[in-house]
Order: sequence, then C-alpha cells, then structure tokens
Amino acid sequence: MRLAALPLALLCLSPLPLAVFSAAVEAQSITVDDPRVRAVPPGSTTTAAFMTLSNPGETDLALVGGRSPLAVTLELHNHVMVDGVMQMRRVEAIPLPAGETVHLAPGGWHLMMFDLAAVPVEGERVELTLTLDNGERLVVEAPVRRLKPMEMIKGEETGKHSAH
Ligand SMILES: [Cu+2]
Repeated sequence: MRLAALPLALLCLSPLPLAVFSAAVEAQSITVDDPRVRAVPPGSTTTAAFMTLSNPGETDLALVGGRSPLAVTLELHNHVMVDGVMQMRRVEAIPLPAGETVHLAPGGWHLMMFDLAAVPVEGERVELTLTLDNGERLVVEAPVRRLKPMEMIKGEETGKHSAH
C-alpha cells in the first residue's frame, strides 16, 4: 500500500509549485487593456497612468497598490465632487467587481506617480506593477502618450479636473 501511495502523492504535489510561480509573475484573474502613462512637460515631477481593468471571474477583487521604476511613489487616486468642486483624492483600493470592467481614465480613477526619476516622453514605455487584494501581481508595460483631444473634451464635460 505504501508503494502505491507514493506516486499518487507526487502527482498531487507537482502542479502546485507551477501554480504558485505563475501567480507571482502574472495575475490570472484580471485583464489589462490600453495601459498608458501621460506625457508631461519638461520639469514635471508628477504624472498619471490610466488603463482598463476587466474582472471576468466570479470573485470581487480590488487594485490595492502599485509601483513603477519611473516614480518614487505611486498612489491610487479618484476624483470626487466636493461642494461642487472636483477634487483628487487618494484611495486605499480601486474596486474591481466580478464580471465588470473598470476604466482608469482622466477625471476618474487613476494611478498617480510622484517624484519621477525622469520625465516620461511620448513613445517610451513605463513598467507598472499592479497588486491585487488577493495577493496577485501583474506587470504591464504602458506606453507614454499625450492626452487625446477626445479625453480632454470628456474631462471638461464631466467637470473640472486637474492637469492629470
Ligand atoms: Cu491624482
């Protein structure tokens, strides 16, 4: 009986390290579309990153942090209306409800990057590491882009927002 039990135990164990490894490298539970970092004028010390996050699973998730070699500090931000004035607020998490798509876009949720190591220039790519509340991490490469006219118009229509 012992001889028979051993291979079975090995079979059960062997897929585990692989699963742990892939979860640490790349999040399986969400998808990231159209990541982008805003190109900013020379001398700027802050910028923002935007993207579309989809959670096709059946478990509510949340983006709880991030980092980038471009910035000393990366914060999760939202814009909220306070006494009729749009203000930017730091948040602990950006909810990613099951089955939903969340847009990080100008005037709404965004990743705020402070104390830039270099001014991001259009055409460059910026590495972003996103952390989910389930412990998964996802590394994405976001191209640096200027804000599209459409995005600026959208921002002006929904309310005044700051330069990012
Ligand atoms: Cu911000």
